[in-house]
Amino acid sequence: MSVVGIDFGGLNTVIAVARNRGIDVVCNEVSNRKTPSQVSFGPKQRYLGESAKTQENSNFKNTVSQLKRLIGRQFSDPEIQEYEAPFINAQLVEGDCGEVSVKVMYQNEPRVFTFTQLVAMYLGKIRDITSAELKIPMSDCVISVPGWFTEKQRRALNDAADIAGLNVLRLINDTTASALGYGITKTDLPDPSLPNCKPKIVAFVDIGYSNAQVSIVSFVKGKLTVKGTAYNPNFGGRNIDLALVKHCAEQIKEKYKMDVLTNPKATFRLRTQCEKTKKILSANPVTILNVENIMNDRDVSMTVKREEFEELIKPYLETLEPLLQDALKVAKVTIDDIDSVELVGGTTRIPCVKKILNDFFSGSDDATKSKLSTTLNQDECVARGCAFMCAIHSPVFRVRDFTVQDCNDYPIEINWDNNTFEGPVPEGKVEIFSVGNAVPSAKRCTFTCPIANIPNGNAVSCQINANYIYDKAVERGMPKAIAPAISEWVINNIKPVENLEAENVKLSVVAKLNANGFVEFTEANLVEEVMVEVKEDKKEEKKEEKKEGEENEESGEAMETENAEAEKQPKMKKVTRKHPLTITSRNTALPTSIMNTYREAENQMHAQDKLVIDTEYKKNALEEYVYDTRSKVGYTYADFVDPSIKDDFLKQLDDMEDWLYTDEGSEATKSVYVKKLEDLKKIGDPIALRYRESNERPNAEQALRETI
Ligand code: ATP
Ligand code: K
Ligand code: MG
Repeated sequence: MSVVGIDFGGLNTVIAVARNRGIDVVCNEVSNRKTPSQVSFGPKQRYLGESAKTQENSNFKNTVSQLKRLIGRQFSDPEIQEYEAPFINAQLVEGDCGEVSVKVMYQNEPRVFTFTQLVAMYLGKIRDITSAELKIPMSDCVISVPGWFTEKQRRALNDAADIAGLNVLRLINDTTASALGYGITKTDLPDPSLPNCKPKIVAFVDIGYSNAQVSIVSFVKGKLTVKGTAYNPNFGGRNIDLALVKHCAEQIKEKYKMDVLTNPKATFRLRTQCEKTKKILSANPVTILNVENIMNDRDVSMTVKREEFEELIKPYLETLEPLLQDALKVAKVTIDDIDSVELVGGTTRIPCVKKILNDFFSGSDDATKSKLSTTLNQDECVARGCAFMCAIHSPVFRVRDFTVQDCNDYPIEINWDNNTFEGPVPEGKVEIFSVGNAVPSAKRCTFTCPIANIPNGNAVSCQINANYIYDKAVERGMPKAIAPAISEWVINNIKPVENLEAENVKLSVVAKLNANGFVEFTEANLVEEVMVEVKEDKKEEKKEEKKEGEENEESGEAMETENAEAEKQPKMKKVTRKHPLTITSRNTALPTSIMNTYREAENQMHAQDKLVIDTEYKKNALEEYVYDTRSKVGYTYADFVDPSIKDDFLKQLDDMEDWLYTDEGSEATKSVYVKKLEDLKKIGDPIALRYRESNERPNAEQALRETI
């Protein structure tokens, strides 16, 4: 069984596997420890990961990046034009269900793919890379997502993984994964069983390619608690690249009299070079930026100074402090409470970003005593944390006990139709999971239902909807055009139960915010409170109550805690009797029919890619055989070739080489190459055999003599 963690990044993806001796990062087919998050389409096959990146310049319009950014988003989302379009070379179009999709040329035909499909293709490649390393098919895994992902985005990623044949044991927030990797390996965390245990509080700041995430986490031995988070979904390294692109384009306009920004390919080339320049400036005060053949057959070159660069990105840098403040506010801690700050993601390598973080967290302390720490490998810690989480979930793996309590980022409310059922508040809606609420957690909500009004034998149903509280969620970074609807729940077939005392009946539902960040209604019951005589065999019921008690019930006024202490009356006791009801639900995951279509299409494309690769392999084998055998027939094999067939065999080899260069020969099918190689070998193999036997005989005789 595979124990795999995947940090699906906006730019690159890192894979980690848990083995008995620890966590290893998996290298891809070109021995890189990270794989570009891109897919590309060609006339015959798809190119995934590294090979897609190689295609980016030459196959510009058919190479798709920003996979993580666009999965689960709608085409009409205005933020896509604003924030994503500058980084996309392929043509974006609207999919059948309004989802953002791309139109590309694949197998010489225009094809439209949704981002769920594109991510499935990409994760299929990640699966193949991992399976090749593990030498067993990969299935179980944990994948990280930005904490600001909505349920819809999470479901879409989950669907994509499913299409790729992966079994996602859990989705985990990026910064929570880093925190897990940090905490589970530490042996000096405060012991909560000791008096006055003061938890260690660490800030994780992950600024990567496309977003900035801050998480305040408290650690004690065996447990981490995310106390507060704050995100900027639209600030990362790519925005910095773009600021530099604009600056350079102005310089180019002045110096070379051409407008690079009018030419998408030239802009792309400049952006690639700007990223390199940016990285050089992290270590050097000044550098020269060159772009060969940027457009109109011209090269450009200019000097860029670090100071100048820092000035350019100032507007972005200024967003950092409010973000950090926000995280502290949700976490209800002050700067002085923070023991250390862990830097994650490529963009925290920029010196002025580091300086801002250092100055901020120094607070009232001596600013020379930096809290910044690099305990973690900033490029790999998310993937490692995911692998740890997968190990925790895996039945075949033993890891140190470690509890992970995450924290909710967008406030969630439920609403219902007050006409049929009277909810806990007359407004017909209630905030059920607030910002900062523990994840996972469960809450019970009780409705009074006019069961007495339901005519005997008839049944009614009750619908409950869950959604993000839009304004507050957008304020916290939710993409504006994502519909706030999370899920709908219909509780069916509510009808009087035999012997039910109508006045005391309530409808009780349990809503859960699960570890993936999904809202679920896990149970619905008609509950009646009745007085019963106290007997001694109440143990069973006690046990049941205990289980319910595990649910984290922070009872607001609107929420009712379950099972109020039974009144102490001699011989009589109030108990609740539950009558379970069935729930049907609808969420934002794709319906089965579409999943099946996508799965089938994916399998077919995967088989096609494999066929193309296998065909190429067989063709190479044939070519190699021709060259190798021909050179040997004249020399090493000379004494072993029957002279009557020698010339004919050489001619066959020559003809085969010529054929391989013809259109027919270079585009033949796998079976044709296999057949042609077999035909040549029928003549060649006996020659090779005679040669080998004559060569091995003396060796064998020698070996025999030596053993005697
Ligand atoms: P995200 O988490 O934002 O979706 P990611 O995980 O793929 O994306 P990272 O690998 O953390 O992103 O970071 C990549 C970004 O870091 C790129 O924009 C890259 O240019 C930038 N980066 C990497 N090294 C440096 C450096 N030395 N100086 C400045 N920027 C750097
Ligand atoms: K990454
Ligand atoms: Mg990242």
